[in-house]
Amino acid sequence: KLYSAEAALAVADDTAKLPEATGDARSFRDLILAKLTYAVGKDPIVARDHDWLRAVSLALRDHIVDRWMATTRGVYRMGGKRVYYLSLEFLIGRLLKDGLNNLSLLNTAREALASVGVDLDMIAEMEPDAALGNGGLGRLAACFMESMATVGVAAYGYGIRYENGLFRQNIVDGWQTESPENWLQNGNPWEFPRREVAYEVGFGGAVEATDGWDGSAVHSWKPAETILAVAHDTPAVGWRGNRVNTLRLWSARSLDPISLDAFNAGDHIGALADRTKVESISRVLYPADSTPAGQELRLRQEYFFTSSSLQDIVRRHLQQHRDIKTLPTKAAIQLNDTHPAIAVAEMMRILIDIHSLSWADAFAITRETVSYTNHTLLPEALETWPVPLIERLLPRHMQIIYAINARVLTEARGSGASDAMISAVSIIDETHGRRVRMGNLAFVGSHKVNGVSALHSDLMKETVFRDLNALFPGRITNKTNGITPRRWLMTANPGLTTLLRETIGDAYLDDAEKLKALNPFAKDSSFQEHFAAVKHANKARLAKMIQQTVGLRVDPSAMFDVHIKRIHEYKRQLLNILETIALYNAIRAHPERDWAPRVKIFAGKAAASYTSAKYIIKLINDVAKVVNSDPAVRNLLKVVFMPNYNVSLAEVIIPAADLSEQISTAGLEASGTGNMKFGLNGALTIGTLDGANVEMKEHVGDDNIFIFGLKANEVEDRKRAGRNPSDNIAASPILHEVLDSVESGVFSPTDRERHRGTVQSLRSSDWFFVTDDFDAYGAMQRNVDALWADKAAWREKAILNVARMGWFSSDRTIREYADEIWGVPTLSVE
Ligand code: B1H
Repeated sequence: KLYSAEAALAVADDTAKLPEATGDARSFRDLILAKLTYAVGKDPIVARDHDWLRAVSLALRDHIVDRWMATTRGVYRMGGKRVYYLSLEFLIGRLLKDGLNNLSLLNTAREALASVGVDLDMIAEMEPDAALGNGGLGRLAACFMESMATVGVAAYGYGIRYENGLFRQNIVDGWQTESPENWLQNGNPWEFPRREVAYEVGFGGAVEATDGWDGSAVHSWKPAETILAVAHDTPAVGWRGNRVNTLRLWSARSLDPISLDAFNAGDHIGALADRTKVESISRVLYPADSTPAGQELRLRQEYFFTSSSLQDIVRRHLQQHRDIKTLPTKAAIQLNDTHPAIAVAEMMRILIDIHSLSWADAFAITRETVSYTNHTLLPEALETWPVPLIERLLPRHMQIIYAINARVLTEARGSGASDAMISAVSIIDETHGRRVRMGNLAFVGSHKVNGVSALHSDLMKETVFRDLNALFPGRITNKTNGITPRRWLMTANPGLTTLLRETIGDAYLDDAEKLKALNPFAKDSSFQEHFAAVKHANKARLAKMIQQTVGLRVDPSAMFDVHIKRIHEYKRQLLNILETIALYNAIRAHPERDWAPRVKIFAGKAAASYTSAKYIIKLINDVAKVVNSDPAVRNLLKVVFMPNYNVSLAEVIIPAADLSEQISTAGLEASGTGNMKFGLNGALTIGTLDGANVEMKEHVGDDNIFIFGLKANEVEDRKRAGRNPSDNIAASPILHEVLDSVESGVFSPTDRERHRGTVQSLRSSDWFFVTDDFDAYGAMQRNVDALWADKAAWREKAILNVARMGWFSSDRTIREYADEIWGVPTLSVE
């Protein structure tokens, strides 16, 4: 119903003209050599590794661009609806291998480079890891970009082109230190700067009201300051090159880069001051994960990219469809958390002040176009901004927010809401000074609001959005997160990918649910052997990397027990390291028992200002030092903290894991996505019933996952009843001993006070229920040991995890968003 016959024909025509997805090695080599010569400007006889990397990237880019133009043109011709994914983070990592894999050029490129004596795998490692995000939220956006292109959703991702992404983490004497990571220093072969695509974004100033023709007020915002947002486009390739979408990142530029008056008067530095200030907007990613930064520059970043993105969307719509009122039928705008929530007010401003629509029309268009994803319920993480700050920086938006709020409150009163309900649904929080609740703004301005796992979406309805849910029933919906199997299986684990193809054929590559065909092989001893051999090879590779990075020798036949993610108290790396100490004590006390040899692997960054998280990193490193040098534990236990966790490191660690630690305090991890990556790569999960672990348990089966600890409602009950963590400690001799040893400095002999604060906060408050879950966690780890002793049983369960994780493909997630939130078509699996 969307397309005219003529348009459909034009598209068919386009598709027919798509270039061949597979190239032959000879012509690909010629293309690489041409790039090396004419784009890099190097003679092959003097070319360095970086030159080859650039040349092969540009060669691949040509193949990508052909499909990019064809698919972009196709949507334009059809007049179809586009999806706009607004996100302050895109944690895309490296792009070369993923792009080659998605265009089926990986072997072609490997052969082509080998023929000129260059090793693809070696140069691919030199590509910088684009870390324009903090953790799960940013990586989800990257997986979604790939899946939208795979299932045929015409989409644009919009964000900021940070010059410095997430900091580089160094571990110095066991402590985290941060240094800037300059991912752009050797240029970026994937992006196309679009200097002609630039929008003005205003800040400050005042609002002028004049009388319109009918006597109603017409508002015009006169910003005090105007800066320029310049687009940089990166193509986002789907599986088999189905579609290539666009990731459009904005860079801040000063309108007048140099003050000539100041320069001529001799103030050479002052002449550039304005430019430096303006351009700081896109200089660095805020490194807080799960907690908002709350600084003025952050609010500027949010408005900067939201405003330029909406201007771009409206311009594209009007150019193609002319009538602003048809926007909701041609555009779906997804807000990734509340970071772009100012979009609700900005869209209203554009529609009312610039396009002269009535309030009612403008609000209907905004709400039908916009939808919002919530990613956390942590109370300290819900974004709010002081009213005076928004008034100063965005005066017109503050007026609009008040006007929206007045209507919400009227509606609430009309439906008989109590005073408590009224203050809960209000966009203005009056209890902590006056603050704008960005979650409430996003909620009322959206037609759908989603959580990221079944449990999280349920909790949304019971907690933060309880009263808004009552006022707007049916608006909250669940979209359980997913991960792209192209990056997290095919690119990261080529050994397993090949084994699977040899065993169940190719169908699973296009439809991850077809991994189910593996079920009958779980007990097959010959398949188990092959499966174990792949895992062993991945572990040997990681062992080598561990040796190179931290200088520790680990045995690839030991159990690799992995806890990698942002360091946060609610993720409970502390619970893990305390249990590690208990295990260490037990091995020393009973060296004769047949312990399952383990390598405990940790990695993750702490926000620079998060002191207690930094102490957890130090404690892990302190414990590692003692354990790794203790001959009494022989090779039964090793502890490793791998520095500078990022997407590229995850791609090496995850395929090598036997055990995946997903042990957050129940009710606090909205979904998790690392949990899914591990399962897909054949690790068993030890975890709480939190986030998507709940659904993983349903999919892999109760017998194939290690679940322990308090459930979300039990945590709540205990909180309400009032608790005393020292009772927990008194009831657990093992925990008692562990805490005493940490507190007295057994692991920090040079500074015995060092970890006293960490232990004391467990004794007095233990906000994250470490002492409540400690014994259950330890008991479950002993079940893990028992299973490890039975190789065949362990392998069977690991294989069943792979077979049953297909549902967690982000293709499934995106199809749900497309059907139920965006109203856009997707390609059928065939
Ligand atoms: C998640 C964040 C987040 N939830 C604020 N919230 C940020 C909040 O810079 N900030 O201000 C940055 C990030 N990130 C994560 O989202 C959840 O903790 C995970 O459970 C979830 O899997 C992921 C993706 O939905």
